[in-house]
Amino acid sequence: MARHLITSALPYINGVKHLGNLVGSMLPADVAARYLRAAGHEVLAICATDEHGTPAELAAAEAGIPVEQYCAEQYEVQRDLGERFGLSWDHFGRTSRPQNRALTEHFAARLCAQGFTAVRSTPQVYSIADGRFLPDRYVLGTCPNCGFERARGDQCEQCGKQLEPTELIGPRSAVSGSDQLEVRESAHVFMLQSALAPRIREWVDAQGDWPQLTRSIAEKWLDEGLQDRGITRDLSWGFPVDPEVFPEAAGKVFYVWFDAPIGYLGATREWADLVFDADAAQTEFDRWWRTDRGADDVTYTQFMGKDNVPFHTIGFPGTILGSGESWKLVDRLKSFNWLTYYGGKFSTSEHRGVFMSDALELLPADYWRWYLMSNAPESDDTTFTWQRFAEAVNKDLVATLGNFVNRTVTQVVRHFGEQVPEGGEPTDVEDEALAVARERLEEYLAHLDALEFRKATSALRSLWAEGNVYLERREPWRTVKEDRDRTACTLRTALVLAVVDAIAAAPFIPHTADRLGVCLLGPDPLGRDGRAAVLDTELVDRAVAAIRPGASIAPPGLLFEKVSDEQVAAWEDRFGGEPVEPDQPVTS
Ligand code: B3M
Ligand code: ZN
Repeated sequence: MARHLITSALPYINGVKHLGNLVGSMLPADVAARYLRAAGHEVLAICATDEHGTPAELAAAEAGIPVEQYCAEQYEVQRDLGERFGLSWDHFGRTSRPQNRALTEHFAARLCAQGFTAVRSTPQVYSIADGRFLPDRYVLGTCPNCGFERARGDQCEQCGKQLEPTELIGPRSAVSGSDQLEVRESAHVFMLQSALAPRIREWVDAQGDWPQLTRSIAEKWLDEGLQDRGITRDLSWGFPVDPEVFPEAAGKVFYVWFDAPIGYLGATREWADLVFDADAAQTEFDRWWRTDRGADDVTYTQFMGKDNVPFHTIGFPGTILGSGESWKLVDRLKSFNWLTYYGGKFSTSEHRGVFMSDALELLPADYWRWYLMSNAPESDDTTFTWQRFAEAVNKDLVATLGNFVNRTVTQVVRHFGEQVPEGGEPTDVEDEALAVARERLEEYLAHLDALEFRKATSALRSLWAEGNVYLERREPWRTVKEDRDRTACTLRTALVLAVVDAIAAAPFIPHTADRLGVCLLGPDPLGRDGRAAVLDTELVDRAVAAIRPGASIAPPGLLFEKVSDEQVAAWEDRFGGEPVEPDQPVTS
């Protein structure tokens, strides 16, 4: 049994997340967490809403409510949606909570004590009409790099370039639209990434377990040379800097990208405070995060979209390494390309694409989970279309897994009642079917161990398909007329395969797996009662033992329903199903 810490990039608080956000971080993190738990490991899966910064303030302003209230409401919305999607976090916290504040202050003070901060006077955009500074997204203007007219002060959405608000051409305020802007000097705390660069490089070089996408992004940044980074802002919403540590920057708040990754620790501390008493909470927290206090045997895996990689391979490790303390650093960093919507970006601001709330209104979570993970943008961007979605559901879930289970259970109930058929002895054909299942299962588990989700789903798909191959070979609907024992053995074996299918599929389609497991094995089939539920290479043998002749089963009913052409047409109509022009600007 190993110990696994799992975090997914923290979703911004500014509204319901779309399917692209879901598949790029939260969902794969959940699949990994479920798999590792099922394999018998100790797992701590942590997520939280990312609540500071200009996105939150702007969204609250648009909603016309105070930012604290906005965040509190949206936190509940996101937590509820996540739970309904089956995201099995051990804790879903908030970066605005006191635990994160204490840790953020701690890291800033440590960086200062270690000589990795400096306070510098910098030019900032000030809006005369609004009577305030306009950091990051508060300034809109034309991108100096590509000419996109709605670029934001932190980044151009069209070409991806990271920007300073002062670089925008024809800048205007996102608050009032005013172009009466001027540049004023303002003192800010900088993290001296230039000084930290050798340590960061040394650490990156030592990482053996990073996928290519992650490594190439990190190396590109290091090769271009690390700039010192402002970690404070002229905003009112955020954690205030400690004036005793940074007197010249009193009144500033920490930049959202400084406190957000610390939020992984903050949310862990929230969890510990909730679950344990005061003394134990510190110990439990340390067991996951302090390598000098028990976390040295933890494997830490992070999940995120590729745009977040620089912050997780450079910025956050810089904070950790610069503290001079023994904090856990990421071991496996799994990053994703984009899921696009008909070739264009999903857009929160323009409400383009399918959002988590829309999705659950249409179909149960498992349909989406399966589609998203079997089409995850791992090696390349992938595009969502309703046609592809329907195909994944109809071919894999309905025609392969659903059909196999339905045929098996229908035959069992029709000829033997609601119990595992008795009689008959397995032959080479059964041995062979189980051997093939073992092989597919091993392949599947190896892909899961490597965090190769698409490969894992195709191995799982072939495992499911073996059930249908076996039934076609044995034809129980025909043999029942002449050889009842033979038929009993066939259907019993098919039930074994169905149990294997269910338990293997649980990380991807947990609700269905649970339902099927309960019907075939009784209550808590996927729990830890030591019966069939452990997801490892011995699963087939445990399933054989678990499907006892004469034991009662309950028909699960149809596991999935087909997505019809009419539904596809209606959804294309409702959500928009037209490819975007390749050069059409799209925003997230
Ligand atoms: N909220 C950005 C994003 O969701 C940001 C991630 C924070 S991870 C510490 O893409
Ligand atoms: Zn641009």
